[in-house]
Amino acid sequence: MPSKNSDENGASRNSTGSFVDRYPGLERLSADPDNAQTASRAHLEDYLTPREQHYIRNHHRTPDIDESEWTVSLTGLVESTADLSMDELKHGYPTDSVMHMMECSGNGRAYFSPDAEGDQWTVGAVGNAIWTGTPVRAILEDRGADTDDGLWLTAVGGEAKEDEDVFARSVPMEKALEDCLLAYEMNGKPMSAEHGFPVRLLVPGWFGNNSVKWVERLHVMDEMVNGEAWESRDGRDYTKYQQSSYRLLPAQDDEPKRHADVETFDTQDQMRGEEGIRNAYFFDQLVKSLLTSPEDGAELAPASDGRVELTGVAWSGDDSVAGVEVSTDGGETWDEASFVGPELGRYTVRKFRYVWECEAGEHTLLSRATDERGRTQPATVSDPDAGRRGIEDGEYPWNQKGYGNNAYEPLGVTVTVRD
Ligand SMILES: Nc1nc2c(c(=O)[nH]1)N[C@H]1C(S)=C(S)[C@@H](COP(=O)(O)O)O[C@H]1N2
Ligand SMILES: [Mo]
Repeated sequence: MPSKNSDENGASRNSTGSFVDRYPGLERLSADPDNAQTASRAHLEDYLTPREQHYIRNHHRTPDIDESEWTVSLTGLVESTADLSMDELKHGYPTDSVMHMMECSGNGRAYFSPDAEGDQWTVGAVGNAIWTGTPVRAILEDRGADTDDGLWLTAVGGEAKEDEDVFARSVPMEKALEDCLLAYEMNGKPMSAEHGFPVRLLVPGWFGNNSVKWVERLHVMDEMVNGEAWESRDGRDYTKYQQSSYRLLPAQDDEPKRHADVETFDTQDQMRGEEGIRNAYFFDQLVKSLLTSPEDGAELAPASDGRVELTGVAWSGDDSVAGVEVSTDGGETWDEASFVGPELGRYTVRKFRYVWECEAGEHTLLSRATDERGRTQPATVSDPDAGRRGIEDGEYPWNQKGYGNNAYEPLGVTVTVRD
């Protein structure tokens, strides 16, 4: 039953009712804190992922926040600091929206062998939503923040208890100014508690770990969260989720090398060791695709002309998807698929379609997307012994936390075509 705290949109505190009742489209991987993925690929066929089906990834318990008492403070390198109420945030600034296919960097972890640590996400830790909120740029400019290139904007999540590590992420100022939002709506409704109510940072095109939920502070800095002061600020660690988690750590490394600053923001360029970065940070998303129809294991009866239609979705990071190829013979040969449907922005899904002239028998179907810089999905995940730090020779680097897997073979589907 909804409590007096929730209206019909599920606004206000909006954490009433059981998790399972509120998220019928999710498969729960762990509870307390809740982590759950979209239950099937078919859910990702829609242009928008309803919030009931959009994955949830939490390090701590979802906080129960009263919007009327919540503020976002702006501190650090600013002329006038601020404590913005939700009312000021919503009504005192311009509003903007962005459609973003947000992927958790742990999506596809289940396909690492040997297993990587953490919840075993398969394909469903990704979702496409319209996020609406206040452009971060408007707030920074209004308050006379320092916005030079090379600075960082750190967003601090407000959910950690006294003995918990604080979820804080630093975003390069260039990106913060370009298109980041302090978002308060998801698909045109107030977002639900688990997705960050009442306000989250939204970093379009970047892995979900950058989009800090339950934001309580924006801090303008000349480096990322790093160093002793941030390791034990008010007795808690603010650096873990920037410097230790969400780094590419091959089997042979003990700890990721920490940086106060990097100038290369593209995740895949970091993987190539630019600026001597040994352990890439998971910033912008890697190009990836998924066949959504037919389903794995399907028995197909082709139309009278012997054809079957294959459909799927592709997405990427700051560099958009340029093309998708499909293989109907397990990767021996590839053919160009065509894009279908409207282009809804650079950070959202591109749907694709391929008409397959098929023969009876069992077939393995694969898809492989390429971004506008010509970077394509690797075939497999490497062996840990390979010690890779980047994508090479068609292999995605095995890493201890199982991040960033965009290999296409594990995502293939096997179907049988009837006579
Ligand atoms: N404060 C806070 N923000 C957070 C997290 C968190 O645990 N705490 N998880 C992050 C991760 S790893 C992801 S993938 C996204 C998930 O957002 P969603 O739950 O709305 O899908 O939120 C990010 N923001
Ligand atoms: Mo994530």
